[in-house]
Amino acid sequence: MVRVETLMYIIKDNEVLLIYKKRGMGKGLYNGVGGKVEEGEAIEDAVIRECIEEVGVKPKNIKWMGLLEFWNNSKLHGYVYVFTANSFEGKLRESDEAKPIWFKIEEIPYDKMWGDDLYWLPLVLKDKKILGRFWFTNWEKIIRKEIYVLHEAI
Ligand code: 8OG
Repeated sequence: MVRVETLMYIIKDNEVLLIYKKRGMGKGLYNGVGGKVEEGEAIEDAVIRECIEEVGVKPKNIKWMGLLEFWNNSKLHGYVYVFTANSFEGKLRESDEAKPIWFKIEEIPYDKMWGDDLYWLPLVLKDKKILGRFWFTNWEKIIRKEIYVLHEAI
């Protein structure tokens, strides 16, 4: 089954909220907040739900910023819808899955994140909407990539 997942980057001043992922896919890495979209659920509702579940806050003014397509060992794995938000309601807290941490934009730990993030996250944090396609082998090595910056009007 092809997966549909979400990712949220809450941005405040010159900082972005990342999580240290404690379990599941990408365990031990830093990432935006997110997870699987459930059957029948709207993608925007899914990303808000994941933020509440994982770090206890509801993002406000959410903005769609891009779509990522992932392949692993020549098989389509799934799609990740990327969002940003510039405010939130509630109080940040840690969960079983994630520990929330603010990073200055220029101190984002790309060496402890998914290998593809370096190619598209800086664009998203500069307010560019993107389309990215990545082909991995064993979720380690990127053997091919395509990154497009989408037209401002989208
Ligand atoms: O709930 P689950 O463990 O399936 O969440 C996986 C999360 O990881 C989900 O938010 C989507 C995200 N994700 C991938 N691949 C990549 C990737 O290459 N880069 C980033 N930044 N996130 C990814 O599944």
